[in-house]
Amino acid sequence: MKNNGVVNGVAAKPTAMELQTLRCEVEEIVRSTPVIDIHTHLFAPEFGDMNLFGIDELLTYHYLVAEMFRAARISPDRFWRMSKAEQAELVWQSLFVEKLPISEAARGVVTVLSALGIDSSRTNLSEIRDFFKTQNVGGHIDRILELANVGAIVMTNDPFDTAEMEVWEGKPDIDSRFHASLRMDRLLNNWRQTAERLEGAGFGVDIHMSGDTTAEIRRYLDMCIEQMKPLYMAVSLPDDFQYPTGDVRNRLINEIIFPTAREHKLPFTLMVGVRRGVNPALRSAGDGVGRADVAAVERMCMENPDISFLATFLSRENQHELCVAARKFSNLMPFGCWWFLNNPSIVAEITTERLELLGSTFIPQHSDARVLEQLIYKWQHSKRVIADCLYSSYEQLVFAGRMATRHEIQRDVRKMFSGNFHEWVGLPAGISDDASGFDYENGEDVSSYPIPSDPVADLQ
Ligand code: FIX
Ligand code: ZN
Repeated sequence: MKNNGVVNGVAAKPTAMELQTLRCEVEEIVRSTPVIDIHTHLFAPEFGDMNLFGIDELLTYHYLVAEMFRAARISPDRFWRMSKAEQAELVWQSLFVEKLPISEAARGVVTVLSALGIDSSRTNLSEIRDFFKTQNVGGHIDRILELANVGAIVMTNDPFDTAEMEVWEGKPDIDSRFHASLRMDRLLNNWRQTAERLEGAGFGVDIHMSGDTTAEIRRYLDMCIEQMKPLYMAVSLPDDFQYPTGDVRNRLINEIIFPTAREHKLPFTLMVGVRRGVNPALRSAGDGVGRADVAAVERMCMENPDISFLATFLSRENQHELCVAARKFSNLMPFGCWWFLNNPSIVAEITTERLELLGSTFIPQHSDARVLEQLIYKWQHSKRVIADCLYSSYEQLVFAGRMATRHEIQRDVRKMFSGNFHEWVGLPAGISDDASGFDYENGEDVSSYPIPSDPVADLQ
């Protein structure tokens, strides 16, 4: 493997030992690189009961509830009349006791319990509950973030949620590892109710968007941005989303979201392809997926070159088009393998496709965790697959005649797990342009630390 693997102009064949070393190195680097989890539904401890953790929350995760309805013959009505503890018991019985937990979400609980030293095949639910009851919240959060190797978390913050806004209004001193994002679903997908709510709160807003409506919504959002300091604005959109059109959602995007994005330098995150309430009886477990039109996002990127977009699509069928769109628009950052795509086989396919079409210029995963401990399994499972895909890319590179050094691999991995996001949300100009302290000129790691424990802290 001398001269970068090239001997007399011909790529030298790497030895099995060299490839094995490369594989171990990639796996170790991926495992040990902290991530910024750019989209979760977790809340900092200052949000009290909204900060979900523990076995009953894990078992009543809507992914598992959907699977339980297939395994246990129970009507949705009856299930929703049960207490949370009873629901958790039914999920445990039907998915973990009467069957092997082989689905991704069920295996996730096994991974979490194992990481916490609990053998799920020998421990009953009440013993597991006892373990969680004895944990102190602060210490438990530290331990979970450490086990998951998550340095920073982006929450999903709804400026139109009364309970959440009450917490923000108290000006909480939020755990510095947790960062806000401003969720625009109620504004863009539920305009009528949101207009009424704002009107009720004293803002001069009307559903026809006449008069001062735009200025008044901007005024409200400016206040929220001042309070929450979000890293981006976000919305989930249905599979039939189109842009541009004359509908109210498009007007709100053009007249409110884009000007706000410009003024506050906030990226706009698009999560496209969800069909809400396909089976409403299943409540939060009843949403589905549909193939969306990637060209709608392309048109947004084209018309707004000064705005940065993050995008994820829920349908597997949209993934290749998203990669191609990102090749055309450098203001578009593909991210994550969202929800029904977060399964090893599909993560492998999407990540490989992205590496082949985009190199390291994308964000491979987010957890979408709703319950704290899910960070462990979501990241452990995804990282295993991402390491595999990355190794294949480097192996092919070796066969093409270019060995990847440890520093170069670290640089790629850091970019994908934190640097790309860092750059997207606007890292202030400084000595090091990514979170890693990597000196691109000399290929040397110039930082005395591998990566800050809170990789977005210097944004605040
Ligand atoms: O819209 C979203 O952010 C989705 O991720 C959620 O609504 C969904 O329920 C979820 O938890 C998926 O993982
Ligand atoms: Zn989500």
